[in-house]
Amino acid sequence: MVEVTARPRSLVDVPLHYCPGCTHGIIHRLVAEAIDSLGIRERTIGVASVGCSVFIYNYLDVDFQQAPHGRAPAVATGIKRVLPDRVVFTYQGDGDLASIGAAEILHAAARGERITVIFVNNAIYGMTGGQMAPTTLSGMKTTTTPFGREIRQAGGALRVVELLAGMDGVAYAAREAVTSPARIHRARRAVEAAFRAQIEDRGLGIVELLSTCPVNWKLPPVEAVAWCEANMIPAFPLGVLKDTTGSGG
Ligand SMILES: Cc1ncc(C[n+]2csc(CCOP(=O)(O)OP(=O)(O)O)c2C)c(N)n1
Ligand code: SF4
Repeated sequence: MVEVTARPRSLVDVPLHYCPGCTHGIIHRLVAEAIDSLGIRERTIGVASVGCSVFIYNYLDVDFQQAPHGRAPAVATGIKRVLPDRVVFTYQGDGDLASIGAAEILHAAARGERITVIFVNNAIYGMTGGQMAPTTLSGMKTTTTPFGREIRQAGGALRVVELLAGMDGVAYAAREAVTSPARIHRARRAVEAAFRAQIEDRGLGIVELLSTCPVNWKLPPVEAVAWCEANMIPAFPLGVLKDTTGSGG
């Protein structure tokens, strides 16, 4: 029998704890595939943040440090500066990165830290019960915006990669979604390119991945994917915003 889709070596063979239909698991796999294909497993260090995805350290077979509440880019900076031959990445949700951790990611990007940032945007705080995040869409109902996010009161959704792509220290910035096989394929290329920006010592690499949270969106998994396609992609346009190799990712 020919094996067409083998489990990536860097992905541990244990059941995932995520809710049915949550796409954090797909993104874990993409990170594992990038680590395998770049041949960096023995020298990669992940920094897990907070939220549903914090348990990524149970699923990837690489060293990990946890730095909750937005501090992952600062801790990753420290690790990379002490151990410059390692490949260091953070894995952060939108609540973690764009809210309490906004200063850390902005300044790591401004400094051009040689780290890779995997930024999972599900437009909501997942683990703590579905509160509004900086990425919550206009009009979107959450536990803290029960009548829908109102721009006049709460501002508009933060477009993180657009913000970071304008900074000199950022070598690669892209946004993709994991809502279909074709999109997942593009996301895989973006994750790998964000790692390459670090390996080639060009600067900070960030990939924002549009993800689902069926439980807090109160939608069945298939409808959650459709909701992401219909509502999130128009608000957060996909594509490579910056690539200092000029290869288009
Ligand atoms: C009441 C309360 N406030 C704040 C926290 C800290 N905290 C843990 S998870 C989390 C939200 C994480 O959301 P996000 O980063 O979007 O990740 P997701 O869970 O959606 O993957 C926060 C703020 C907490 N545990 N409890
Ligand atoms: S609460 Fe949302 S983000 Fe967290 S595991 Fe469930 S579906 Fe995924």
